[in-house]
Amino acid sequence: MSTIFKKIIDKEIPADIVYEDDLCLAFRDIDPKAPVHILIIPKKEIPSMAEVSENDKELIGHLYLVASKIAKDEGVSDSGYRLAVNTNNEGGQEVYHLHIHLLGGRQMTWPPG
Ligand code: DGP
Repeated sequence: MSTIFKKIIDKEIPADIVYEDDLCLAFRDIDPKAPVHILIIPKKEIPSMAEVSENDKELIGHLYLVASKIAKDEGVSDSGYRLAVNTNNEGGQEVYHLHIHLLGGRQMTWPPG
């Protein structure tokens, strides 16, 4: 089932897009939890990490490489940042289209809530 992120991919609703290529899209979170809060999503509709398959190996790697590049572009690579993939209910996932949260620009705490 498609989510709001599919509409962002299809440019049916606006988003503050910071990166796009054939495989993925990255845009600023609508409700930022840090000065830098960007979502990196595959264009392929994968609901969550619980649904990834062997076929998605390169795609998942690509998403993380893009996240690393965006962190540099956003100026948080040296200071540090967090990549998080909330998965299913107890993981705190709300939108069931796989996404990596890139959070930076402030001190992160551990453990996360
Ligand atoms: P998660 O809980 O991991 O599923 O996070 C979903 C994130 O998506 C949440 O931080 C808010 C963000 N979000 C939800 N709807 C929209 C939207 O329409 N636009 C943007 N830019 N972000 C959204």
